[in-house]
Amino acid sequence: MAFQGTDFFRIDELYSEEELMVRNSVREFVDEQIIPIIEEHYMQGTFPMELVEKLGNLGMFGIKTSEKYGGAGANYTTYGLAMQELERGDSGVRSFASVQNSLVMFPIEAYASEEKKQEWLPKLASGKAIGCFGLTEPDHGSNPSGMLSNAKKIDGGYLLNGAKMWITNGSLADVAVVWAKLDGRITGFLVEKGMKGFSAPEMKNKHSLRASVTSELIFQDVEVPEINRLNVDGLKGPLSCLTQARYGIAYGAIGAAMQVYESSINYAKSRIQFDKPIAGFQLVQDKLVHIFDEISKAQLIAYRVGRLMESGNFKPEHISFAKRNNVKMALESCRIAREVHGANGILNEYPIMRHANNLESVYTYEGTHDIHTLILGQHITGIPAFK
Ligand code: TGC
Ligand code: FAD
Repeated sequence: MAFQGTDFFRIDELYSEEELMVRNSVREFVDEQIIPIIEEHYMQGTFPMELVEKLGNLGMFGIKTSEKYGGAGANYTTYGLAMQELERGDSGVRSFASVQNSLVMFPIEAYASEEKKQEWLPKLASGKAIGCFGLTEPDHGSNPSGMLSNAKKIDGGYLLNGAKMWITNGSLADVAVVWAKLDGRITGFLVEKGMKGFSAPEMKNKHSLRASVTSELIFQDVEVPEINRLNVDGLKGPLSCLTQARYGIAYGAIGAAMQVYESSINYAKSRIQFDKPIAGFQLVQDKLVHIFDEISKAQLIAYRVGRLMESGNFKPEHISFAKRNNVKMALESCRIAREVHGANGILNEYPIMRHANNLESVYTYEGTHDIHTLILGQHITGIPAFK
């Protein structure tokens, strides 16, 4: 069972028995099934496909999806805690689950035709099918409203053209949730593996999220049937999905920080320099206290945002606050943890550099740190500073 030294404010007392039960079972799964294999996959640059069915059996896909479509129908807090534990293992595995839950199953349940819900959601929930989410394009990252991918109405459906980039799970996906412009307005389509003109080449040579598949999506005159169109109009379609996923990341980042904190405490207590454990030096304690302090604050933020979401009283700005703060906190914690581990901190015997490198992507995807600053800046001043 994982290190228990990161519940200083006894937040566990605020969680229900059911929420803690799920958290603890995912924690155990991560300790037994992910941590022992993940460094090897990271070094090889492979996603651990052997985990997909197991994660499905554990109920890690469709956590919030209604039970009638094979989901668990659980609340936001349960989802957040599951993401925290998965990211304690690796951000790539958490990314896989974030995409499947928030960026694929959420929009299918919210916006797809009943026929497509019944076709895809049970398979996605069990891990028998994999999904991906295509919003970002080579020339449109932070500003997706400028996207060039486009659809034209044809008899019985749409003709889709364009390209997406940086798509998690792209080459693995059986179904892609793709955002494109139709008559100048953004809308969504379900593009299925094997549709003529659709390809998803994998992007290689990443230094970050190496245990995760990242791909391009290419659409050349892909005929998408009418029934595959999502019933949503405008940028609020993809942004509503990002709201779900960004919330999960705010919890997830805490998991990565917990893992490097645990490693730092253990290392500092056992590493002897100048005849005593380095944990006994004031400067080292300052570093350990900093990580501990920041994790404790991040936990309170994530907890509160989850409960606001459950009561329906949240604003997207709450989620920007949590994603922005918690990911920065986790990235800084890795940097400090690496210092505490000295030279050993760069070895893959310790989880530090893997988490640090992963979090560079997490800092940038789902809205960069700066984009969330601007969302909050607009919230407090009333003045948009995006352009
Ligand atoms: P703006 O005019 O502000 O808004 C357009 C419409 O959207 C509505 N809206 C939202 N709706 C739901 N949820 C939210 N969070 C929303 N925020 C805004 C808004 O009310 C408006 O509705 P309507 O009815 O008036 O049309 O749009 P803008 O073009 O000015 O853009 C604002 C900005 C810059 C904040 C937005 O474009 C943005 O968030 N950019 C960042 C892009 C981003 O996050 N991309 C992520 C790609 S997916 C990804 O990274 C997955 S990683 C997966 C993994 O591996 O885990
Ligand atoms: P840009 O938008 O070009 O930004 C570059 C820099 O400029 C950033 O520092 C940014 O903050 C800054 N900047 C941009 N605009 C402003 C402004 N107005 N004011 C101040 N600063 C600004 N996308 C998907 O659609 N689906 C996925 O599954 C997915 N998975 C990903 C997986 C990985 C590993 C990575 C790295 C990315 C993934 N993304 C995905 C893409 C991700 O969402 C984008 O990288 C992100 O939105 C930023 O876009 P960009 O990289 O084009 O950076």
